[in-house]
Amino acid sequence: MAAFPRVPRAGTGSPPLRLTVGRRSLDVNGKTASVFGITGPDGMPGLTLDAGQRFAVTLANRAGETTIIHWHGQTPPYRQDGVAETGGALIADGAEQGYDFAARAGTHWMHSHHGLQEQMLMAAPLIVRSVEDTRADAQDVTVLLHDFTFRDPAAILAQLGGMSGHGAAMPGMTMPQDGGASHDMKSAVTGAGMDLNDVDYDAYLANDRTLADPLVVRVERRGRVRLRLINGATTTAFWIDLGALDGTLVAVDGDAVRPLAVRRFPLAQAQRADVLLDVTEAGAFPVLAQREGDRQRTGIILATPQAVVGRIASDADSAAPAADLSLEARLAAAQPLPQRAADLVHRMALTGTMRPYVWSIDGRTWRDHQPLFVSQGQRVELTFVNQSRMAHPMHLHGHHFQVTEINGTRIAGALRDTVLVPVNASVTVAFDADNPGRWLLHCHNLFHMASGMMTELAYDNVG
Ligand SMILES: [Cu+2]
Repeated sequence: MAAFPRVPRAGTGSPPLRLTVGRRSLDVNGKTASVFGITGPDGMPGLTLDAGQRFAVTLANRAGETTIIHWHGQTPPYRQDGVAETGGALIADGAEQGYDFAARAGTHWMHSHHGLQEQMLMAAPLIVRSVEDTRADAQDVTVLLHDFTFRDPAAILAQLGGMSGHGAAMPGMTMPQDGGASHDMKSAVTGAGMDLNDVDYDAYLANDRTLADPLVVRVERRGRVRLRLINGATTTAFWIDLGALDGTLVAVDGDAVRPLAVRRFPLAQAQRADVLLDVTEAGAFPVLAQREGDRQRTGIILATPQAVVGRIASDADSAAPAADLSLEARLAAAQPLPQRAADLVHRMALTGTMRPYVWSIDGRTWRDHQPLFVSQGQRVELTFVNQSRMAHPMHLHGHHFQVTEINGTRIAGALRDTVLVPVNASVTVAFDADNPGRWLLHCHNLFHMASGMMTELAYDNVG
């Protein structure tokens, strides 16, 4: 398979671009799996838009079941956000739905926001090039990371002891008294008051491939690459390792940051990172993603012409540490929010346990959530306080926020849409309430969300 990015030639007034959600077969380590896929007009995964191009899309559902796709990182009118819980319309199998809104530039992605479909790879890149991207002399390389299992995701959730339907018990599902989590607890790495990795996987994928047969992208010697990394994994935070290459981080979650030299850094679930790489000599250069708390990894290889590509082991020599805020604390938005006092300050506790497997916000699951009400025009400051034993990548729909405080220390941090809140940590974000509607606010660990860790931001002028 070729590299992901491609640019359909469609300008203003052109017919909508066609995206199709379907099923496909995927070979993973010699075994065939039936998974989902989202393909663009040319049959490649996802979509790349040119600078200034609108997100004018017809989405066709050929998945064999009902779905809805969320445009992660975009800031559309809320009914086009791709979330049934906040005003979007589910798409029946065989049906189509249209979207038309101003696209937000950057490295974004699209994924199912229905049930557990995201675990079965119903996800794809959504790249919106900026004018600067178009002018820059760099080769775009998009890498979509996944955690992969041959198992039925519903069986995984049941074995974890979780309830489906965002905290509503699934009909016909019996909940053991102890929450039922005992069968599969071996998967969690426990220590120092925290749990990592609550689900075991069969493989980790980079653009659908494992390190046994990785994607090799040919790059020019003395060429410049813009690496667009997307963590599309449902429960896995990765450490990105650029190996011998010196990287310059230029954007997170599609928002420009002040350029920062990077070699190895964490990328939480749903987060994106744009890294400029200068290839200065001939050779093969792996870009690896290693699961936190584990030795397993995936990745792609950048290789100059004629370079010999050696085999890279799927296991690193040692386990990676837990994903942390070491990078976050050093980031600074290229275009920070204007200085302004907050009109609304709110603290939100991240709560829940492995046993029983129930994750919540302020002790409430989605079923009895209390919306956070805001008024249009307000500057909102929201502090996440993690009171649980797992880290939670918190994602707000329809807005990008600036990270303004980590564990009590004020920073002028990055703008982004998903921030990791590690165990025992508190993270404050600020944003302007400028996109009226109803918007989900949730943990992007799919099984945490499915077991209830979700609330909503609601504008008081929207019924
Ligand atoms: Cu979580």
